[in-house]
Amino acid sequence: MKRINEAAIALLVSALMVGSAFGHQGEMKFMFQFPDHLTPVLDGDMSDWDIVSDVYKIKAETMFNQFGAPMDLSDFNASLIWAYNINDGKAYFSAWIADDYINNTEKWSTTTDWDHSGGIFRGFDQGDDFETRWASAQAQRYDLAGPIFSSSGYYTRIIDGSKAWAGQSPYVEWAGQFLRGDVDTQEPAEMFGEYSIVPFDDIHPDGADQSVQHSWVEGTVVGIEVNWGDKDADPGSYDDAYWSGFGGIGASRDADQFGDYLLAPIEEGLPEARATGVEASTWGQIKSTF
Ligand SMILES: [Ca+2]
Ligand SMILES: [Ca+2]
Ligand SMILES: [Ca+2]
Ligand SMILES: [Ca+2]
Repeated sequence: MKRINEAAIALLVSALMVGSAFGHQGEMKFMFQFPDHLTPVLDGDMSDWDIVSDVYKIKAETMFNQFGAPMDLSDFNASLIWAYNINDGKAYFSAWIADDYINNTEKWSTTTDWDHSGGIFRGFDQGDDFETRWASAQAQRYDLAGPIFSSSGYYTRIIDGSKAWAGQSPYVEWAGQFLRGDVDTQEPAEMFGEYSIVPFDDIHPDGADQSVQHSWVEGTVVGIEVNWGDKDADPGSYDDAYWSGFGGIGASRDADQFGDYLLAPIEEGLPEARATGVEASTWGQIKSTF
């Protein structure tokens, strides 16, 4: 009995240590592993994400905001997936959103800490030189606006500016489309975006050669926070809410406030081939020869 108690306490202590040393907001989530032949094609078509089951999704029903505002799915609705592929080394993010008004100041803000080192990663208050080298270096803040062209002048970017190269192609790539409505119409709209990110453990201002890329290890935990600033133009309330997947306060500069994602193994029973237009036309050609 004593032995069991000691084991239980050891577990509890190790859980607390993980909690305090590395941060952990909300429930552990899972990053879907795409096998090589099923990595998503960045074309704005959602279908290559159909193989991802609900256990991997962050849905609006479980998101929350800094005001504790009640969820109204006609005001904001979303379904998010984070995924990865070991051989191409990329992180993949897809986001479906329905919003009663999508304007060009709205975007996904996501912060990443792939090696789970935690801690303050920007806004150090240690002078400009320090900030130039280290802001968004060992954890990162990305803004993903595409298919919207943000009023701030980008489809995707990384904050801070000294790391701008890492927030653009080929390090961040995207495709997306409006499924209903459009941007800045003040009417309900629905859109989809899919993005790939080359993950780094250290981003250097001078470029990729000076930087350290992250290598995925299945079964390890990475840190992520993601939120949509739903800034509808309601009279008297510019900022509706920042709908967050994890909701750690200060996550825009403190990686201890991110949530934990476990890098999942490849699911069993996935399709053996990609269902693409190319293959469909190949099949069409085969059929026409019968
Ligand atoms: Ca696609
Ligand atoms: Ca809204
Ligand atoms: Ca909105
Ligand atoms: Ca890190």
